[in-house]
Amino acid sequence: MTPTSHSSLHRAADPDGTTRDIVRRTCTLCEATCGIRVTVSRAAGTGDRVERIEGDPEDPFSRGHVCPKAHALGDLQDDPDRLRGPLRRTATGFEPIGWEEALDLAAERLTAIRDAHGVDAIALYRGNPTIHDAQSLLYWNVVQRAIPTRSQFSAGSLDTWPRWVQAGLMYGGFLNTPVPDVDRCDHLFVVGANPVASNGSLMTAPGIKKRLEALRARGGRLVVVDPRRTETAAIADEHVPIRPGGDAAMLLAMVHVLFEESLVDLGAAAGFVRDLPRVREVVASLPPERVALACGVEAETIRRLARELARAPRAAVYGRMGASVQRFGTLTHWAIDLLAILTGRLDREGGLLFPRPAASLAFAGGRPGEAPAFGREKSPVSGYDQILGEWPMAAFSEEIESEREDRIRALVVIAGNPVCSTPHAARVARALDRLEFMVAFDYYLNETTRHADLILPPTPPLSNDTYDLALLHFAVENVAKWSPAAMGVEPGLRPIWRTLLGLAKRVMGLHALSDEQVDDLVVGQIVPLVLERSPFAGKLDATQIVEGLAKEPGPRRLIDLLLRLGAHGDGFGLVPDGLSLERLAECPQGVSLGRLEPSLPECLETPSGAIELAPERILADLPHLAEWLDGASSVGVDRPFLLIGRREIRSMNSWLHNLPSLMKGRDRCTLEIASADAARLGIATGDPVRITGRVGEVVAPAEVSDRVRPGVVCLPHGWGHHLPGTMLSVASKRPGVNANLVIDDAGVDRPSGTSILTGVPVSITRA
Ligand SMILES: Nc1nc2c(c(=O)[nH]1)N[C@H]1C(S)=C(S)[C@@H](COP(=O)(O)OP(=O)(O)OC[C@H]3O[C@@H](n4cnc5c(=O)[nH]c(N)nc54)[C@H](O)[C@@H]3O)O[C@H]1N2
Ligand SMILES: Nc1nc2c(c(=O)[nH]1)N[C@H]1C(S)=C(S)[C@@H](COP(=O)(O)OP(=O)(O)OC[C@H]3O[C@@H](n4cnc5c(=O)[nH]c(N)nc54)[C@H](O)[C@@H]3O)O[C@H]1N2
Ligand code: SF4
Ligand SMILES: [Mo]
Repeated sequence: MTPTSHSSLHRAADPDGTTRDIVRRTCTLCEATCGIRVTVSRAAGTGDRVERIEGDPEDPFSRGHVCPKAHALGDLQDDPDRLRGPLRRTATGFEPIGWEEALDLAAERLTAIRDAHGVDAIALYRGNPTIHDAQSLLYWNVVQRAIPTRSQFSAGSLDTWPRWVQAGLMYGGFLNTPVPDVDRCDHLFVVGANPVASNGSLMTAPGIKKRLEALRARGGRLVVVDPRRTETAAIADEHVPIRPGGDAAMLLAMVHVLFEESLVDLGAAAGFVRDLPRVREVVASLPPERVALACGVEAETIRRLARELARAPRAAVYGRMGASVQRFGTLTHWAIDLLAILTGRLDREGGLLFPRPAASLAFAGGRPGEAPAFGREKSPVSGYDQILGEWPMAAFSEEIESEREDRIRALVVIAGNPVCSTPHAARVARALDRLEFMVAFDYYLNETTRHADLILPPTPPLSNDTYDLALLHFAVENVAKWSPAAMGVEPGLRPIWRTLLGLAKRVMGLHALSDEQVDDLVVGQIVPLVLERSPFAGKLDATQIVEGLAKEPGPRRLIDLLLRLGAHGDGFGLVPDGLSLERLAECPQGVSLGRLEPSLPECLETPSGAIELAPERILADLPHLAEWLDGASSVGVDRPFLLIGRREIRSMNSWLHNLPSLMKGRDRCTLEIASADAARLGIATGDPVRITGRVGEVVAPAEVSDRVRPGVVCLPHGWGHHLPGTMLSVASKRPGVNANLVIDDAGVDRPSGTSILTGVPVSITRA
């Protein structure tokens, strides 16, 4: 695969015949989608090499912004530990195996398990990086069709589910979530998010720090609710150091104040909401005075925050991981949106707006107008609700450990490291050892893939053609950008779509068909699903569309399909100046499709056609919130601290720690502890401290810091790279510890089944 010529800014040849291209594309490492320029030298014999990666000043969305991780895309390309071909487990360790043999072996083992025990005996786990790679997203969907198992898992239940469930119930549909109009608001109320370090999440906004600074420069106000004085809190006008887990109570108390002080004004949403009186009724019992102690925020502060939000000219409310992965994650997201809706900020410039992505993934969800299905099925062992077609990760280990006939016996994992990312990590690792067969698609032999029977590596990001199918659903501006591969495919590797298609084909028993033929079948299946939700539904028929697509198999034509049938698409000729992949590729810097605009009520997909303000599934958790307020919020004597996590700019969950450029500098896997607590326990910075939770303990160096509030300690996740049998020569030198060895797998956010990763009770002692 060579990049298309229009992607190159210039091409120059050295006297030795080396050519240099500058390829413009998107960085796929985090959700910010920064435009980058990759300078690649191409020489006969030595192949392609990354010479330079820089921000693209002409990208209309990121305008040149990049963070230090962008440069790591080159390191990832060069990392000698990155796998350059499939590996098979043998009695004496992993050894190379050919692609065809590997795929045959995987299919043979998976179909044998399926035929003997049913398809639910095969589990699928999709990890976070798939979100950034269109090939993986689209062709994992093909694997899911080939292996139609109930035993589906993803990192979503460690992350976004509370938001999906809440937004799904209130607005209907899949992926139908409004985002803060950060560039035009005068007041931004942030709950449990640290975009300055994370670069934003479910709010695609490259260069977010500058956007927040611009908000303040135009006289706006930034308020951050977080137990830790984060990089974002540090640039805010006000930091509210809440006790972990106190958000739902505090925010619902703010809603209480809105009613009590007659500050409710629905604005654009008036006429489109249901059950407002029910909301008033349920928050009546939550005055600020009742919740203040449990939240660790004074009642008068809660009242003032509500008034300021209501009175600000243009305000947005935004919550992320700290709002989601806690005991009351769904209630918290509900309260966040209530604050916005009840103060008239939904669907208004400078408030919350629904993006109109150029390519929509909605076809992969339910039928248009169908209520999102939560809990249609129950997980066999503990009866967790099925959410968006998956079991929560809280059910993962137990479904493998179980003695039931229908237990999980095989696992297919793509771009996931559940041994680092899932609570009660020791149990996850033990469960993986019990599997009869495991195949992993991953770059590395790491904490998770060391348990696999087969590891099938994908090509690194710069070798992939891609388009941000997922993240532009949450972009604060409607934009589109094609990202052509900057590098050729290294010898020994193949694009992941071919690997996934090859596996799906074999599992379905379609060995006799070529990949091209199977891909045609895939297109034939997807076209009607996309058309059904398209603005061109009824104006085109499936045959016409298939004929209009390229004949060449692979992700490009699927992306073309999604663009052309999308909100800004050319409708295969119906809108002459609309988007197609070809058109987009003519603008290598990307295109702006305009600011987000009001879209009520068309954006609503609830069966009622209205915004459901009081979904029963969410209200059903309120009695647990009351219990928590009435006593369960107090900490126990044996585990008196509450553990939270953190992200920092040079990490990405568990997987960039093998890149030397990102590993420079001091140790980052430290336990932050407030000075008063440290003094009481006789702990100084650098001392090893033991962090003990209900299910395990780790020892990490202390970092005495009043960034965290007393009673709270903070340890990042994604570390613990010391395990034998891995091949991570850089990461293993400074391995850090795995926070998920301490974090419990017992509790979940009830409405969504999401694991509770923050506010976990622990004890702290000097080790
Ligand atoms: N550099 C970098 N960027 C990343 C990632 C990364 O690992 N590194 N990961 C990516 C991924 S997968 C995601 S999901 C996003 C996450 O993006 P963010 O949510 O912005 O990132 P976090 O740092 O997890 O921020 C969560 C915040 O919640 C706070 N918090 C913890 N508990 C509570 C609580 O009970 N209440 C409140 N109010 N706050 C609480 C934490 O102190 C933390 O500051 O970042 C993405 N971007
Ligand atoms: N305690 C605690 N636990 C957490 C979190 C937390 O804040 N605290 N955050 C949670 C969140 S938000 C998330 S999203 C999860 C992430 O959890 P996971 O998605 O399970 O794991 P990651 O750490 O993102 O690891 C990604 C894996 O994919 C591989 N990989 C990277 N890119 C690609 C690719 O393009 N293709 C393929 N095939 N493989 C690739 C990497 O080598 C790595 O093995 O962790 C969750 N776990
Ligand atoms: S913020 Fe950094 S990691 Fe995220 S997309 Fe931009 S350059 Fe890449
Ligand atoms: Mo995440």
